[in-house]
Amino acid sequence: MTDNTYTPPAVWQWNPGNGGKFANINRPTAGATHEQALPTGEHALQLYSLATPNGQKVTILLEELLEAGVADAEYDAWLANILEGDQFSSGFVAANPNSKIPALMDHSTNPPQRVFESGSILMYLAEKFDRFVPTTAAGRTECFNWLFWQMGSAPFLGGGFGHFYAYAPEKYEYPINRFTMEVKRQLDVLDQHLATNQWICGDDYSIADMAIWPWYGGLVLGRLYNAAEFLDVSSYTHVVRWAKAMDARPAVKRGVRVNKIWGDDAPHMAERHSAADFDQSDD
Ligand SMILES: N[C@@H](CCC(=O)N[C@@H](CS)C(=O)NCC(=O)O)C(=O)O
Repeated sequence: MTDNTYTPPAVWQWNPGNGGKFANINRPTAGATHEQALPTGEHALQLYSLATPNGQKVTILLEELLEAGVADAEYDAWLANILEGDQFSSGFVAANPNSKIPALMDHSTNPPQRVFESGSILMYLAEKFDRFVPTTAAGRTECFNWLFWQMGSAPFLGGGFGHFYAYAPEKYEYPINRFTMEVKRQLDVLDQHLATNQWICGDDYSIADMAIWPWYGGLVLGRLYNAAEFLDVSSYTHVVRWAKAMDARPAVKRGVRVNKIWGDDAPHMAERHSAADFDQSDD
């Protein structure tokens, strides 16, 4: 039997390549590792991203804005392949010093505005175009409550549950139990809320739905971590109802494809520069 006990040394030392999936991109320091400028296309909005749940939040919003007729939301989406270290280029670090996708540059301002953190990007675009965010003070506050709920909660789902259930080199009962408990509690929060609300903020579809769906919708639709049975996701009936309603939206179907280079739940599309790109597939 493996001895899983560990006595921390006085000073932690970095041990590269610990065997976990994605271990090769982790390091304990920030900043650029190489000089490389970001590409820039013809539109004002330049997105550098990948179709992970955090990336999909933004591309879903951009596609919803275009679907709603907001022509100025046209954008170029460049692939930032985090497995190949693109997030550590000097250009990317200038757009996001935290070296995580998604990162947005808005060239319609002088100087161009950088926007990082997916929640900040959603707020920025919703406020810039005055769409998918409530207009009343009470409505906006409730919308931002749920937006920030997602930003605070999803690390327990992705970095906690997903990491130890799906990606860690070995299965350890203690962290899996701890994070499963928390993820099921979060699903229950959503389920109770959606029992009496059509969308996260009530009657109107908003950036709160777009933030929460790629993580928690993906989970109950069986697209994350192969954990649907383990988490008994079908018991969260209201979350499943909401997740399916969002999944059926044309803009959502497009948004999840942008910068997609892996997974078989939707066709791939490494870059997006116009609506015509959806007619082609990279593989
Ligand atoms: N809180 C950030 C999290 C972003 C994030 O964790 N992005 C991951 C992909 S989902 C990433 O870029 N990881 C690259 C790395 O850790 O080096 C946000 O919501 O924008």
